[in-house]
Amino acid sequence: MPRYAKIVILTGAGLSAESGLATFRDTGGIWAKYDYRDVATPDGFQRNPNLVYDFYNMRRRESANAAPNAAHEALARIQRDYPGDVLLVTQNIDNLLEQAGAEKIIHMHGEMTRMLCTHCDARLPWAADLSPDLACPECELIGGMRPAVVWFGEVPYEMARIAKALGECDLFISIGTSGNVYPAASFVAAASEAGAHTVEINLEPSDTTNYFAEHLHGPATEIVPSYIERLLAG
Ligand code: BJW
Repeated sequence: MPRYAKIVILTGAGLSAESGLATFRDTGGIWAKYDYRDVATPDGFQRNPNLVYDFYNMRRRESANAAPNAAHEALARIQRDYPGDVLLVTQNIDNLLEQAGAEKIIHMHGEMTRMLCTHCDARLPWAADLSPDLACPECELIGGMRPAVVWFGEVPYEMARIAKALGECDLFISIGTSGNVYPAASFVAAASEAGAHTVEINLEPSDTTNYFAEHLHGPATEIVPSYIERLLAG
């Protein structure tokens, strides 16, 4: 029997920082260059769709040039080799966990390699730039194609599945997230209430650090592989 039967691992932008993808709230991060109200809200998209298309087209290209780091690799490894259940819940819209070989992943804030049609709700793989003149491959209507990502005021994906997993897990690990954005910031409290041991792995204490039982502060590429090694050793 493994020490923990069901593990939920929440990840955020800090996981991909050492792959060269900017975080949001660190000094010089994405929100230092863009106002979130312009690029990460439905209102912003309605006001200036071209700015939002440019923002995500740029990030999609940056992400296509990025490679998984040692922390992504370690998370793929625990999913492959751990004798219990390991669910990865990521706020990241890149696909570096998939590139590292991880399989059971919930992208609660969507994926930048998918489009969402506002006419017919189709959510389909889309690797190229998005623009207002494209026709939806499903309904063929023009002008409704947007990035399949979750903006402020929208409901994250697969919340029922996440809530069930949090209620059943006995270990909850949070990696590289500031704990600034809900509902992800409330997951530690839910897991804790369900009786799980809770571990924060982050460069610095997050906004929700007081909810965690164990804290490991430092770069993800150093802390995550060694922590996963310990878990696998039993
Ligand atoms: C490292 C590192 C290294 C750096 N190693 N670590 C008032 C109270 C409560 C809630 C609300 C409120 N007012 C409004 C709300 C709701 C709102 C919200 O939370 N607002 C807050 C700002 C207060 N939330 C929503 O609207 C969400 N929807 C919602 O609540 O729906 C209602 C509902 C929920 C559930 C059921 C039913 C109904 C939607 C949130 C959507 C967030 N979208 C974004 C952008 C889209 C995706 C994209 O473009 O990429 O998602 S915002 C942005 O923040 C992005 C991220 O996924 C998200 C989280 O950021 P993350 O990952 O934590 O990054 P950072 O930069 O903040 O932190 C990085 C951390 O890494 C730092 O701590 C560093 O130290 C660390 N780090 N390098 C390890 N090498």
